[in-house]
This record gives sequence, C-alpha cells and structure tokens, in this order.
Amino acid sequence: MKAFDLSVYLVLDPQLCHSLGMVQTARLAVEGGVTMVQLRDKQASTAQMIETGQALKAVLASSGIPLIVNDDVEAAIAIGAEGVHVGQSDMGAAVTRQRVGQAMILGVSVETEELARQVDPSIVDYVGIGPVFATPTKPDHKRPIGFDGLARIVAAASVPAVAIGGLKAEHAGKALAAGAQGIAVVSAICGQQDPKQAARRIAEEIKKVRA
Ligand code: TZP
Ligand code: MG
Repeated sequence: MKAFDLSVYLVLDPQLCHSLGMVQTARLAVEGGVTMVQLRDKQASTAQMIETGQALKAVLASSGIPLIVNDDVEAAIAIGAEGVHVGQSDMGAAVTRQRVGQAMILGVSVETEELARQVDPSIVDYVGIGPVFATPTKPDHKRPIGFDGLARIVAAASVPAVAIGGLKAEHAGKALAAGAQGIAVVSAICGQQDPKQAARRIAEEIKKVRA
C-alpha cells in the first residue's frame, strides 16, 4: 500500500518561489506541516529538473514527505522521486505507469466528471481536481469549477482527490466538505514572506475541519 497524505499539498513554482527559491521554500513549508511536495517547472530542462529535484529530495529525506515530479517522467526516475504527476496534455496515465513501475505514486489532473470517470484506480493513485477558482498562477487553466463542480468531479473519481486552484487556508473546509482529501496550493505558500507560517495555517485549518 502506498502511503501518502494529500492534506496540505505544496506545488512549487520557480517564478512564485523566486525570492527564497524552491528548495528553501520547501524546507520551511515542511517545517510548517505540508504533507506532499510537487516540483512543477514547465520551463526547465530535464537536467535542471533533476538538479532541483535532487536538492528537494535531500531536504525532504528525513521528513518522509513524498516528492512528486510534474510531467517529466525521466527526471522523476533519475531523482528517485516518490511520485509523478501528469496533466491531460502530458503523457497518458497508462504509459506513465508503465514507465515508472508500480511503486511510484501517480497523480493525474482532471477537470471534468467525464475525465474523472475514466480514471483507472489500478493505474492512478490520486487525482488533482481544479481549478476551483480562477488563478493567475496557471494562466492557461480551464474554466473554474467552484466547490459544486469539485464535489461532482470528486464523486466521479474512484481514487482520492486533492483540490487545486486559487485555494487558501480558509477554503480547506469547503474543499473537504466537497470530498477532497486536502488542498494543493502554489501561491498560498510560494512567495509568502513566511512559508512556514503559511503552511502551518493551512495544516491547522485542515486539522480543525477534520476535528
Ligand atoms: N493546476 C490547476 S490550478 C493550478 C494548477 C497547477 C495553479 C494553482 O496555483 P494557486 O497559486 O494555488 O492558485
Ligand atoms: Mg503536466
């Protein structure tokens, strides 16, 4: 059984994280209580992904928190990352699974109920669902789904889900009420003056909602 916790899922973005850098941001966010970390850098070469990923791996080593690599399967394997996340425009889930083997965590982005229904739980470990809200972090995002859309898409998926898109600590309650296991955030942590405190706020909110 693959152990992972989608509660507070940090997605690193090199632009938004640029003041502290992705590695230092991740270090602080882990201290604050994030439960998953994804390296997402759409511009980076595989060599750059590997370099950053190895530094992230070192930061996460003692924490037990999985490192997930967005899109670049080759980099994910080279880094020895715990997982890989692919979008609808990336390599398909089945091909990705073949490449990474059974042990790696495989996440897939889904934006509609139809895509959620197509997710094969023997291949995919979790889905990222969004954007809940419009967000400048991903300029090419699909139409926002809101919490109602989130609930419908979560219900259509046969694997655990994490919500994404414009989410802040105060949205944790609604995301969990819609059936998501947690929230995935970029700008709520990356580029914040105090990423540790920002992560802690989200982690505490999730804890409060679950209590
Ligand atoms: N996928 C859907 S929305 C999004 C991604 C990667 C960006 C989320 O960023 P933010 O800053 O948390 O709104
Ligand atoms: Mg992708």
